[in-house]
Amino acid sequence: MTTDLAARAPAPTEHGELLRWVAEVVALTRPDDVVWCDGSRAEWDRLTTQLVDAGTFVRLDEKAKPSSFWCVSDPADVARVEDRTFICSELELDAGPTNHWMHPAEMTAVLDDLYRGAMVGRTLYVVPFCMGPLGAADPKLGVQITDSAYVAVSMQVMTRMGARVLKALGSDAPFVKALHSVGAPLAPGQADVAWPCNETKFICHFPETREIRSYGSGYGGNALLGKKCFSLRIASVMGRDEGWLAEHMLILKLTSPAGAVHFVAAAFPSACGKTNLAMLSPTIPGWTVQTLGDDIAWMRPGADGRLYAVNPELGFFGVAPGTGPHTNPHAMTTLERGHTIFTNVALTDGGDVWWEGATDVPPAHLTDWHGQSWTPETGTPAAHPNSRYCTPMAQCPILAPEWDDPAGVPISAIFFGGRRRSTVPLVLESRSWAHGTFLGATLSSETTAAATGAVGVVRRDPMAMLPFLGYHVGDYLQHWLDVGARAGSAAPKIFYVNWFRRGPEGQFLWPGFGENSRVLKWAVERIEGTASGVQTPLGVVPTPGSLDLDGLDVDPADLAAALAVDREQWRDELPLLEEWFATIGDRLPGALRDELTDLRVRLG
Ligand code: GTP
Ligand code: SPV
Ligand code: MN
Repeated sequence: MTTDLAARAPAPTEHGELLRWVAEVVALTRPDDVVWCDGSRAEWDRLTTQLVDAGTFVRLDEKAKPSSFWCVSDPADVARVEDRTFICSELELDAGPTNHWMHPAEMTAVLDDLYRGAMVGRTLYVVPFCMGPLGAADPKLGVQITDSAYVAVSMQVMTRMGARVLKALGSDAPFVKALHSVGAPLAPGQADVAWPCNETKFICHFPETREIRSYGSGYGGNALLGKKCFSLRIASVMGRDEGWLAEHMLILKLTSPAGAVHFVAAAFPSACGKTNLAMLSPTIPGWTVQTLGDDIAWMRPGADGRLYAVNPELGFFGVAPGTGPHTNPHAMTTLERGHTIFTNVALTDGGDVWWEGATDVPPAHLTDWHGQSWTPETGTPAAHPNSRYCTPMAQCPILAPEWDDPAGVPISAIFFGGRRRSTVPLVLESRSWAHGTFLGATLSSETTAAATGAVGVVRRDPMAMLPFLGYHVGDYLQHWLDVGARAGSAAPKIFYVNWFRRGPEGQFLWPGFGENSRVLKWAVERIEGTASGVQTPLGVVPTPGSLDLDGLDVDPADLAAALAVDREQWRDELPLLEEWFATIGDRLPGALRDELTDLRVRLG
């Protein structure tokens, strides 16, 4: 068994609560070693080399992908496990109808049984981290304990972590306790597997005590606890209590040819286009997009009443398939610059990586995500549909200069969008904040490979937050209404988009990707009062001439179909909205019920 030298060093902190908690977890889980992560380059080199030696990582060709690694997970550990995700509030009612719930005491007992001895034969890593800039007035600190070196190095990419955070913790700063174990202890002499995990999985949140406990999975959203667990589920509760919003949103900076700047935040469900929109290459001349974040936005009201957004993360954990030089060249550049961990993509014979969409023509031979030999004739995808790259944001060639500003950026527009083959038009402008909140509250989307379970099933996904709400969905929607009411006329304008509508042959009606810049342009011109629109029962849509279609090569019939608001389809949608609101129950805000009534009246 390897003994980590760093474990010999004394704990580099005088934080009493932290020391007490680490000692308690050590006593419960009984690891062989304890390592306090410092976030250094030396640590990256040491842990990645260890992962190569253990057979978890394959080092990629240094020229193609410097200091980068390929790994494949256990085939049963490839995505978030929503059916194993729990909000353990004291009262079941506070978790709401959309979350799984267990009483905190009961869940703690279940988990303690699982954690007992769970780290035997492994090293326990202590990872101090901060979500959002460390220089914030109220930095959101956390400490993750994990028995996975893969998780420890991934946290180095995804979060501000290590010695500087330990320093910020001082001797008594509050922090979120985030405990993670893959649940795979090793008996003396037992050989490890490349991707340890456990069939039993629990992803648990304790909103009242701001704690996270995760067991059995090594996959991203289940295991990198700063991301969905802290920055959405726990932070949504912090935001409710402190008057701000923690959202599943990208943040981008849009600059017009005249130099007008607008910051846009957009919420789309998992694998529905946030990373791609965040890094979009506009096809319309003179417009630029720069990136601030691709997955999570924390939006706080500023002194001027506007909402200021900060991205709590430091890296991109992006969907690989579909990412290529034509769709998302900036993501390709980001991940090619190195320090990237690829999970469940395919490996080329030359020590590079490949996935569907990386190039038009696949290589003649690959090692697929099962570790099997693959050729284009194999007939199965070489990369898992939810395969991911984990890469430092700072490497993004179009990073906006404001990306690390603790003050955040003032948001002009919020986009909600889903993946719908029918019914939902390309773009709609809401009539008001309450109407925009209604559009977000009734957002629907086809499920994707980002979570386990069936793919392609339409479900309601309010604000793309269904899997990430830390409390009752009705209270959350009321919080949205309250935040907007406080912002008043300074509130962002809300739009609703759908890049995924399809024609009778199954073809996408709208080309998407860089062409989505045309929709961004229309939205900011609506805000500036220079683009025209026409009222429909659903909201305002572009008039024929107001959407810039210059140089766009698209069948006019497809375009018309993409933009169409079909009253019949929407009348059919009404009972589904009614059903969804019934699920929310009596905590559904009255203002949203009124919006549904108004919609029914407008549809006639
Ligand atoms: P998460 O990281 O899971 O939260 O996903 P995301 O919302 O960031 O989605 P991402 O941008 O990674 O896109 C997911 C998939 O949708 C990829 O395969 C993309 O190629 C595809 N996609 C993104 N934007 C568009 C678009 O405008 N049109 C079409 N047709 N596909 C798109
Ligand atoms: C998502 O599923 O929305 C992701 C990936 O962004 S994960 O971090 O695994 O949740
Ligand atoms: Mn996401």
